[in-house]
Amino acid sequence: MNENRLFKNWERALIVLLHLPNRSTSDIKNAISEMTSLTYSLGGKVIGKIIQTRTQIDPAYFFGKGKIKEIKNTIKRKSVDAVLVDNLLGPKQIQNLEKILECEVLDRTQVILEIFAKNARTREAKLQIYLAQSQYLLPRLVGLWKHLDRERGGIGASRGTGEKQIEKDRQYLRHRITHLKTQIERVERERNTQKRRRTSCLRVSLVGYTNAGKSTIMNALTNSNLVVKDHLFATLDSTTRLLEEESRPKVLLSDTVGFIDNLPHELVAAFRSTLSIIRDADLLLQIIDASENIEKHIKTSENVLKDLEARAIPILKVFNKIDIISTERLLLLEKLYPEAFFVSALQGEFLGKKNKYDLVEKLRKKILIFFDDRMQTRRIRLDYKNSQKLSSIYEWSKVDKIEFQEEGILMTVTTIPGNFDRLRHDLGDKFTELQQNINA
Ligand SMILES: Nc1nc2c(ncn2[C@@H]2O[C@H](COP(=O)(O)OP(=O)(O)OP(=O)(O)O)[C@@H](O)[C@H]2O)c(=O)[nH]1
Ligand SMILES: [Mg+2]
Repeated sequence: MNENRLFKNWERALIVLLHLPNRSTSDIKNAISEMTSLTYSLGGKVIGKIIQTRTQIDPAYFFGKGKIKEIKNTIKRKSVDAVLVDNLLGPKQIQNLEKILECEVLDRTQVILEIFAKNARTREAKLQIYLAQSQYLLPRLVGLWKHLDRERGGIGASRGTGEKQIEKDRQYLRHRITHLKTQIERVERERNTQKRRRTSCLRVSLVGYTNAGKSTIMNALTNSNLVVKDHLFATLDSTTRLLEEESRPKVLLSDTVGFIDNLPHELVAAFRSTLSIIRDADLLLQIIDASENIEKHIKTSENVLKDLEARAIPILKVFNKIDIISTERLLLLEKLYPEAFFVSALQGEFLGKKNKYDLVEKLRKKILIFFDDRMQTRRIRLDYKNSQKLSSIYEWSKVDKIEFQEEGILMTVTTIPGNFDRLRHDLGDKFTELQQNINA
């Protein structure tokens, strides 16, 4: 899959970070540990870590002169292939650093783009990553052009050459972006057609920070075999499976791409359509790694959900990996989040604490009960001339009673309010509601 990658292959990485006064020490510690996981997910090795604490950024080289020297020495001494900077750098700063350090320099955005490129499997994910890469490159070519322009200032002829080449590259990228967008739209249309076929089901989406265990929980709940890895962004595509054969309406569960703090905006745009599955959900299971920095992860998830206009959807918080936290921490979390569910998706290997109650099975029941609690029973009438719509009603709800009377087909049906809205939308005035919320 390496052909998807934009930057040169590297293995031995040096992580560097500028600690500015607006960030706390624990924040920096978490950032370094996340960058280490990102490097590892890309198949790289972390050879060293260098942090500079400073009150301001150097506009040209980002880091101070002394630190640059130290970084350069480390690169030589430890045969570093790439410097990974966990800050957002301008294109010019990256170029200057590469020149002075004589080494490949990637910022956080580039590292994440590389992981997405490496892990893209399906056509849709590949198209999206190509688009994100092209969008990332476009303004950087401008930066490169400015850079060349200044360097060769005054020498008209050669200035023209660089400028022309950059302009050609820009045109190529613009053309490619338009082409990719058209292809993505086509894939989206196909997906929407499939989605329409499934709208009668209740939809649950697993959402949350990358590596929280979403795919593991999905596998446990649906007996599937989705890729699970101790890597960030193992999942880039949404996968949907039936939660249970028997329940009516049917409940579908979808696994989705994980969230991360400061997701590069090129990727937010590219993955917006993949994440649209979240917006259509009736319930979100927010998976949180109980052993990690939960506050930051919850905040990031909330921000992404806000961005996706999915904040109005009911959320059930699910703390995963309780097998690797202390009993004290578990008790504290249970106290802090009384509404949440606590689970270990790897329960087979989990021999302590609460495993004697099959936690994953309890989670499945919890999902079904969530919908049961919201069920409403209504009386409706369908005219005989619209009887072909009966199958939709059976699909979208549980039909408790059906009578074929002179005035039409009278039914007592039970489903969630959202499905009544969808029925109304689909059947228009073809059915009449006689009595609302019978058991209220
Ligand atoms: N100890 C422990 N590890 C778990 C548990 N659930 C998942 N894991 C591990 O956590 C890692 C990530 O799991 P995934 O299911 O791939 O996580 P994800 O949220 O789908 O991650 P992305 O798709 O990369 O966003 C894997 O190494 C899993 O084996 C759990 O309950 N306990
Ligand atoms: Mg996953």
